[in-house]
Amino acid sequence: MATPTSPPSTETSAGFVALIGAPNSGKSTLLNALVGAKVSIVSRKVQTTRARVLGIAIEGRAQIAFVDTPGIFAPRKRLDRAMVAAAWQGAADADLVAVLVDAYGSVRSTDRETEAIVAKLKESGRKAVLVLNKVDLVNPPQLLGLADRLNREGVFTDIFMISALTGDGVGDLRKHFAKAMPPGPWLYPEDQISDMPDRLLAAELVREQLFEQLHQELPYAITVETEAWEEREDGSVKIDATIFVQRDNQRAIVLGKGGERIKAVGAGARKGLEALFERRVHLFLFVKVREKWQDDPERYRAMGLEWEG
Ligand SMILES: Nc1nc2c(ncn2[C@@H]2O[C@H](COP(=O)(O)OP(=O)(O)OP(=O)(O)O)[C@@H](O)[C@H]2O)c(=O)[nH]1
Ligand SMILES: [Mg+2]
Repeated sequence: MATPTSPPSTETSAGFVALIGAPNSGKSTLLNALVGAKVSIVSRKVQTTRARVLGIAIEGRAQIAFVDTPGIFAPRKRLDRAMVAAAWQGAADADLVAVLVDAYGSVRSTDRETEAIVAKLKESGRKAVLVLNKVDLVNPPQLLGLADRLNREGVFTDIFMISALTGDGVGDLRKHFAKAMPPGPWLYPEDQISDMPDRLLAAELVREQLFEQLHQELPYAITVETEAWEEREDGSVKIDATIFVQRDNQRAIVLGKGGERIKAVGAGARKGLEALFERRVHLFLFVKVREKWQDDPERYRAMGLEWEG
C-alpha cells in the first residue's frame, strides 16, 4: 500500500501529524477538514473514535498523513485502556503532535483530560502545536485568556485558533504542518486519502449513525462489523453489517419500536456510504448479542486496537 510515488522532484516532503486531545475536542472533524473528505466518523458523543485513523492530504509539495486518535482520558475499562494506548502510540510515531482543545468547553478552566495530556508531554519533553478548536462558539477575549494560560505550560511551539466545523483557520494550519514535514519521497499514492479498507469504513459509518441516533440509551460498547460485501452487475454494492451489543435489552433499544430505530440508522448510514463510494448501496443491518466481546482479543484486532492484557 505504501509505495513511494513522488512526482519527479527532489523537493518533496512527507510525514505524520498526530491529532490528540480530550474526547469530543473535534479531532475527527478536523481530520476530515484537513483532508477535505470524510474519512473519520464524528458524533456529539465522547469516545466516538476507537482506533487510529489515517487521513492523507497534499499541501504544495508536502504529503501529510494525519493520524486521528481516540480521545485521551483516564481509562478504567479494558476497551478504554486500549483506546488511550492507541492514542499515545499515534503520538509517539508521529513527526509532529497537535493537541486539540475544545476552546468553548475550556473557557473557565482547562479540562482535566487536557491537563493530563500537557503533564505527560512535559514529562516526556515532547513539544507540540496547540490547536484551540470551536472558536466559532467563543468570543475573542475569552480565547486569549485560554491561549495565555496554556502557553505558560511551556510545551507548545505554536498556537492556532480554528473552527474545524466552519473551516476557519484550517488552511493556515495545514500550511504550517506542511512546512514541518521532513524532506523525502511521498509515503502514499497521490490520490490516496485514507488507509481504511472500505469494509471497515462501512462499519464505521453505521457506528456513527448509532452514536448520533441513540441518545442517553446508547450502549457505549456497541460495535459493528461488515460481514459481506457483494459487487452487483448494475454497479451497486450490497453490504451486510452486524451490530454487536452485549445484552438482550440493548438489542431491543437498537431495533426500536417496530424496528423504527434500526431503519433510521440504516437510512442514515446508506446515505453516507453512497456519498462516500459514489455509487448505489444496499445496506442490510443485523443486531446480535455477543456478551463478552470486550474480553475477546480477536475483536480488538478487528478494530485495529492492541489487546491490553
Ligand atoms: N461548534 C463547533 N463544533 C465542533 C467543532 N469541531 C467539532 N465540533 C463538534 O464537536 C463534536 C465532537 O466532534 P468529533 O470530531 O467527533 O470529536 P473527537 O475529538 O474526534 O471525539 P472522540 O473521537 O470522541 O474523541 C461533534 O458534534 C462536532 O460536530 C467546531 O469547530 N465548532
Ligand atoms: Mg474522534
